[in-house]
Amino acid sequence: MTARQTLTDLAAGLASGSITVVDLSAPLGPDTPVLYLPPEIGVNTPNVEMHEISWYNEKGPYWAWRWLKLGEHTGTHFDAPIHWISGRDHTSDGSTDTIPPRNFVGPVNVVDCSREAAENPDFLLTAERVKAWEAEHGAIERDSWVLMRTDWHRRNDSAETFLNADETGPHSPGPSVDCMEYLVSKGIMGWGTECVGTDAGAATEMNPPFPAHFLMHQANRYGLASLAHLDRLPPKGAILVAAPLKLVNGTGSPVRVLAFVPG
Ligand code: 23J
Ligand code: MN
Repeated sequence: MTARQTLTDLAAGLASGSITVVDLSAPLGPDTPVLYLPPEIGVNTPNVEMHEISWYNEKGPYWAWRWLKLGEHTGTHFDAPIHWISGRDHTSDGSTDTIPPRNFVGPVNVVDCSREAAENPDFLLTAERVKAWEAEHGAIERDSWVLMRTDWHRRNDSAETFLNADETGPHSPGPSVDCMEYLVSKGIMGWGTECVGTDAGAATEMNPPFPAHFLMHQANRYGLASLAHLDRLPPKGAILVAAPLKLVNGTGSPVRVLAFVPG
């Protein structure tokens, strides 16, 4: 089939509804939960602020507009390779303004961990479990996305339930070190989760610490955090679109993540 025919078929599928567009993004506003680093770090990313410039009034009679205070790593967002020390040298093609746009589109694999995460908020996805998923659903391809479904987005309405921290630290699911080593060895485009960051709450104690960040970004690959509605995706067969803002030297960006899903 020609590429032209493929795009014609895509347009027809969208028009007929046999291909749907699913929104995998959470609402972005002052109530969006943001990452909270421990006090010994000293600094944190701010909550979202939305400031009115005018709203069809004396400040601007015909128009409404606002300005924003917004961290790069806020809400549903994209992690660029230069976000992490292991990816710091990927300046020519690893910041939000230099990543090749071809990499913003790719096939997506969804590993359903919703049952395990409901039972154990510290659940870690292992390489062994990913291989069992592949035996059932098919091999994870080079340049594809791998997303961990936990239904954690249902907690996104409050920082307390979303971060799920107690005196021992945050408790949220994520990948093990061997999981990230395996996925990097497969050459995946990126790794995404429904939690505040791409790593588990307990990732500080791992070796290396924050393996999703450390290993993916070392490999010049990407992350997606605070995804929503992964329950609306099939395990395989959808196409994901996640294009960060073209921020100069951007380490990440809030992003509208979409998926093209067959009937
Ligand atoms: C900064 C420091 C630690 C972490 C993060 C950011 C993220 O999770 C992020 O949003 O990339 S763990
Ligand atoms: Mn991030």
